[in-house]
Amino acid sequence: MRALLFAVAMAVTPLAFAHGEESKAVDYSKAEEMPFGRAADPKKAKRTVRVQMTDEMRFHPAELTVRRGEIVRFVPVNKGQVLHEMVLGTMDELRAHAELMRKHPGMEHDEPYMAHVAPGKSGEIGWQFTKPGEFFYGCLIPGHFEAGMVGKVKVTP
Ligand SMILES: [Cu+2]
Repeated sequence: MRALLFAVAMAVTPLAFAHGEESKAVDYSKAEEMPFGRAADPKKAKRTVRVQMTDEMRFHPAELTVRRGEIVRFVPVNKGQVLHEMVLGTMDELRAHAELMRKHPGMEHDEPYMAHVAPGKSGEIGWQFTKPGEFFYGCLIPGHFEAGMVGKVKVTP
């Protein structure tokens, strides 16, 4: 089962990033282009966006606007008492991913477009928005996304 889930996760993104400290050693020039952009070195970001996560199942801010091509360093900060996640994606991908998480609550995986943040801690995601449009960030802990824990990123052309 574990191998199957891993295969599913890999099918979503062939480029898997390692956990923890090792993620800092990622070669961003090889980052795969996703429908909502690509992983980018957070050190190259001109803008840092702190996103608070709360047990009221909300992100603050819940909406932001970036320019196409802009690299954003997201710093999700967990203000609650339970684990939260920040996962970037299209609404379709987040919905499908949330469904997968409901079926397999113990599923563990890590990708450059997500951060798992323990209570009182913060995480980091470096992301370049390469396509204009509306994209989202959600918490895919079972029940959280469904309760409205989702935010929107508008990318202007
Ligand atoms: Cu959450």
